Amino acid sequence: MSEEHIPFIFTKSNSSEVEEKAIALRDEMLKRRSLRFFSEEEVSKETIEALLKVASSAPSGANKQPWTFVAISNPELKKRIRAAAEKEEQSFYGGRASDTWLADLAPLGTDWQKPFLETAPWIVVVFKKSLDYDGSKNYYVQESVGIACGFLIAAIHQAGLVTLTHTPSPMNFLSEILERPANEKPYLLLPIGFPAANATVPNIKKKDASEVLFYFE
Ligand code: IYR
Repeated sequence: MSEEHIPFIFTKSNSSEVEEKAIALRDEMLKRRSLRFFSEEEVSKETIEALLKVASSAPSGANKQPWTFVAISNPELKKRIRAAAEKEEQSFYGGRASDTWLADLAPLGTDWQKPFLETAPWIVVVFKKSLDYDGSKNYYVQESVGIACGFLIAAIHQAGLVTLTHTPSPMNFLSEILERPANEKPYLLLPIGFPAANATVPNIKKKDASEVLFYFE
């Protein structure tokens, strides 16, 4: 990799354009919801590849890009992933989760059943690499992969699709089913597609700015 710096190509907007864009982006991103009910309508491979290029463009510790994305549309594989995920979820909801955790999940109306793992046209599984294939260490892996997933979730919404940040736990079954090397650990699973015609979402609210945002001016 070159240590030389090269000119940065930047198209400058004036400050009122910047403000307009920020506000339009806020209004659009506030419409994003995590979806659990997907339509079977297809999404092209080109679409998924474009979205994953956005994710893969995220900043990462020492530019190590410590992630791998596996995109699955194969129905047999989706079926196996659903069966394995539901097995873990059954033990989670059936006793492994604390009462407090289950009470916190109650407003979301979730349970062990994960039909979206079969109905969504694509499932993307994100893997993190704390060590690279040659055994060398990556940096800020948790942060880097989290940022890449944030890029992906925003890109999915901007493209007019929906997703869910799904974390079946434990997720080791994904390494086996998807035959990933030992240095890659499953990080997040995202079904991607269109919402079902009758899709619903939990009636929950984001915190107000006054609770999460503090200024020193
Ligand atoms: N993995 C389980 C439980 C779950 C946990 C959290 I934290 C959530 O925000 C939602 C669900 C499941 O997917 O149902």
